[in-house]
Amino acid sequence: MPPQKPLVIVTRKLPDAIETRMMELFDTRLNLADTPLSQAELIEAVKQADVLVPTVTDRIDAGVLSQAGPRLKLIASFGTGVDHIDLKTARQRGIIITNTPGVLTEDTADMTMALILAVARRLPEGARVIPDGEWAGWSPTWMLGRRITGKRLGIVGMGRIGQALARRAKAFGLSIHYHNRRHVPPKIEAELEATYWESLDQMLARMDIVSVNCPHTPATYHLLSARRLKLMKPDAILVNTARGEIIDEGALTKLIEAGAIAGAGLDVFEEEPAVNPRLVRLARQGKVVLLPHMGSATHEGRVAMGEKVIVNIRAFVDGHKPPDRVLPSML
Ligand code: 8YV
Repeated sequence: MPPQKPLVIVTRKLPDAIETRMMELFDTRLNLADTPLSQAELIEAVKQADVLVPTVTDRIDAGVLSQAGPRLKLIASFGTGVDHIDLKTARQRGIIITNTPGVLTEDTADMTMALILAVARRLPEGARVIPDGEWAGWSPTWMLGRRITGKRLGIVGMGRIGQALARRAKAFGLSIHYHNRRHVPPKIEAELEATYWESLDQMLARMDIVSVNCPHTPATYHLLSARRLKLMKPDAILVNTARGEIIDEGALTKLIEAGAIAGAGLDVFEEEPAVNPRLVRLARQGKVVLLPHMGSATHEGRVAMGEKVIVNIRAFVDGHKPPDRVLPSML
């Protein structure tokens, strides 16, 4: 008899090539309908699976994990952020958690740069004019945005994505500033000509553009609080492609409404997929650009994420340490 394959339950539709490979390698249960699982369905899944493959849309909280069956030994998440998983409970239950770092860095940095340009140069507003039949012709004082060359960009979180953004931004003539738990290596700081700010407050008060690129953890929840957002310059813009929870979204909305912050580009929100209707109104007024969590949404990126998930599961099944372990921590 061939050895029994592990039961791998995948919560969302993944790229075809990934699903096919998973079917070949494991006893895989797919979600072809792509409807997010309810909490009850998630509980059912963790009761049965050897390996769960969730995404950011699944809330793997203590309630779900406390019902996990004895077979569940690995959660191989499809994505880099793991804030949708209760890591404390997973650790207590000895469940290994893996993610897919590295393969969505460049795509997310591209999208961050695109949002900076979209807000500063009013791209969504301009792109609506011709399809809406509202173009009366060129005018010297119409549709003016803000130049980004020569401005200061403050990056909150200088990990892989922060650094990839810095490289792009430098090529656009922005000067690079960053706040991080620690300095990046001197070689990288020199390459980027980056200025380190130990004090986030001081950096925020001086930047023309601020980009959030740190993970969401208990320590970064509302890192950009109402108090900190008020430190920003009135002509500054804020961009977030990390996680909605890092910014006090209600406070940001009020400050933009009041003209105390010029605008924002947001790809992530506190209560996804729900978006504060006041932010939606600001988008209609052209003051903010809102994207539906598209930072890593490329065909290539999603296949690479799936391949990482497969590598992690295979390593685990073969009795090795999966390479992208978040838990137990690799530190
Ligand atoms: C992914 C992301 O699309 O990887 C992440 O942390 O935010 C996204 O780019 C999503 O998480 C997939 O689960």
